[in-house]
This record gives sequence, C-alpha cells and structure tokens, in this order.
Amino acid sequence: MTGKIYKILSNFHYVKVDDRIIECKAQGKVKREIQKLLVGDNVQVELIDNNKGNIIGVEKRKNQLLRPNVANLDKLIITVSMKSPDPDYILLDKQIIYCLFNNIIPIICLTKIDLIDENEYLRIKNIYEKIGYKVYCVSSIDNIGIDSLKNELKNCFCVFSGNSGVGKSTLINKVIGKDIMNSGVISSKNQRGKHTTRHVQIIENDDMLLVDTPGFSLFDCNIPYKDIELYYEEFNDYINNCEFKDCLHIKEENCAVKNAVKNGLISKDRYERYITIVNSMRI
Ligand SMILES: Nc1nc2c(ncn2[C@@H]2O[C@H](COP(=O)(O)OP(=O)(O)OP(=O)(O)O)[C@@H](O)[C@H]2O)c(=O)[nH]1
Ligand SMILES: [Mg+2]
Ligand SMILES: [Zn+2]
Repeated sequence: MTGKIYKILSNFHYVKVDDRIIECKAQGKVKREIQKLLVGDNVQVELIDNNKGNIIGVEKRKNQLLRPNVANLDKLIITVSMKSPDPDYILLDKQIIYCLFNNIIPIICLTKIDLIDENEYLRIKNIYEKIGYKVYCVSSIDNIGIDSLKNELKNCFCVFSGNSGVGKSTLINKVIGKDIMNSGVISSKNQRGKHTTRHVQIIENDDMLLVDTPGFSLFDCNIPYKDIELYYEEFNDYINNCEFKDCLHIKEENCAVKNAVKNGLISKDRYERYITIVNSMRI
C-alpha cells in the first residue's frame, strides 16, 4: 500500500493510506537508504494490524524544503502582510527564486489588506501579475478573498511561508473554517508570548493539504549569483540583447535589461531588489 506522511513524532510516522491514518515505524533498510523521512514523503507501507504498519519504501522526492522540513510540495503560498508587519518584498522575491529553482509553483498572498489603501495592494498585485504569478489579496478579519484562495489550494499540497505575524495561521483557520492552528493570541506558551507550531503537520480539509509554518522560513539555495537572472522571468526577453555575454545587468554599459527598466518594461522595484539580492550573494 502507498500513502503520504502527514506527521512525524519521534520514531512514529503517521501515514495517510486511503482514508486512514496508520502509525508506522520505518524499516532499517529505509532508514539506511534515506537518512530522514519527511512530512510529505510518499511511502510504501506494510500493515501490521488495522492502524499500525511499517514503512518499507520511499518514492523519490520531487523537491524538499529545509525549514520546515517538508517534501514534495506543489505550491508555496508566499504570505506577505501589507501592514503590521510591513511587507518584506526582498524576502518575497527570494522565495520566488527559491520556488522556481526547486520546481515549486509560487503563489503570492497579500494579507491584512483591511489595513491599507486599495491602491497600494493593487499596485503590488499588478507588478507580480504582469510577470505571470498568481496574486491573492486577502483579509482574514474582513473575510475578503478567502474563497478564491481556497480554489487555488484545492487538490494540491501547499505550504504557507512568510515572516512571523503576517497572518498565516489565521488564514489557514479561515480557509479550513475551523480553528485548527493556533494564531497570534498572546498566551504563556513560549517566551515570545505567542503560540508557535512545534512540529510540521499536514492539515487536510476539502481536498486541500496544507502546512502552516512557524514564522520565518529559511531559503538557502545554492544558486550561483550569476544564475539569479534566470529566475527573473521578466528579464527573459532582454538578457540575450545585452552587449556583454555574461552581463549581470548591474554596472555594465549597453545592457538591455537596464534599458527595459528605464523604459518602464520591467518593474524598477523588482530590478532594484534584484541588485540587492545578487550583491548579497557575491560576498
Ligand atoms: N487586521 C488584520 N489582522 C490580521 C489579519 N490576519 C491576521 N491578523 C492578526 O495578525 C496577528 C498574527 O496572526 P497569525 O495568524 O498568528 O500570524 P502567523 O503568520 O501565523 O505568525 P507566526 O505563527 O508567528 O509565524 C494576529 O493578531 C491576527 O489577529 C487580517 O487579515 N487583518
Ligand atoms: Mg502561526
Ligand atoms: Zn544586461
């Protein structure tokens, strides 16, 4: 039988097989083959009884996140709040690069739109939609945009990422229609005075498989800085027209990308963040 790992607690792997959750231990052979099983792994299970089993094999992963440790995701829901905390667009752009590098579909979700002027979030939405990304503008408080986001999440495995406090847990609760995730209510649970998710777990509802992440996720990837341009889809039409073959589009003369920025064909904001990201990777 095959199934997906939904939750891991020490040596126990909770695998969804058909409509049941089976508590499994990994066979020695599997442990040697793959050092660490992850939530999201698709595994072969041999049943011991009705609700216990052994994991006897693992499918090859299509991708893997480092923090949280999750495998095989289809979409990363990059959550950015428009206010409190202020939007971090460098983090957004880095996460898009990371997704494209790892074969994950990036979905942008602008949250807390009840706190700012419509023009401001529509401006951001425009920039990213023009490049070809899907952007959802939501407010969990005013119930805006939840249904269309829900459609995006159906029939796929999605992880929510974004800085602490952007509203991920609140949004997941809204989408699911139940208070499953602890959201930022002050409590005595930890030193920061907030609830945080301690283990990674898949939440399933209505054909959606969702993972909440606690606060910031780390986006380490070994992309050489010279290749970053490849993950800026709006540069594609221009990079072959630069005078220098290895143009980084920063200081070079006769750069087609810089010209496109000057002519308003590429977003100046995105381009400036590109420079910041490339420069931060060169040191
Ligand atoms: N105004 C407004 N506040 C919101 C909205 N969504 C969430 N909040 C508030 O933002 C705070 C943080 O929300 P959380 O859902 O806990 O944020 P999180 O991203 O899960 O944070 P971490 O778990 O620390 O990563 C809470 O006080 C929420 O009530 C929204 O749409 N509008
Ligand atoms: Mg949370
Ligand atoms: Zn150039």
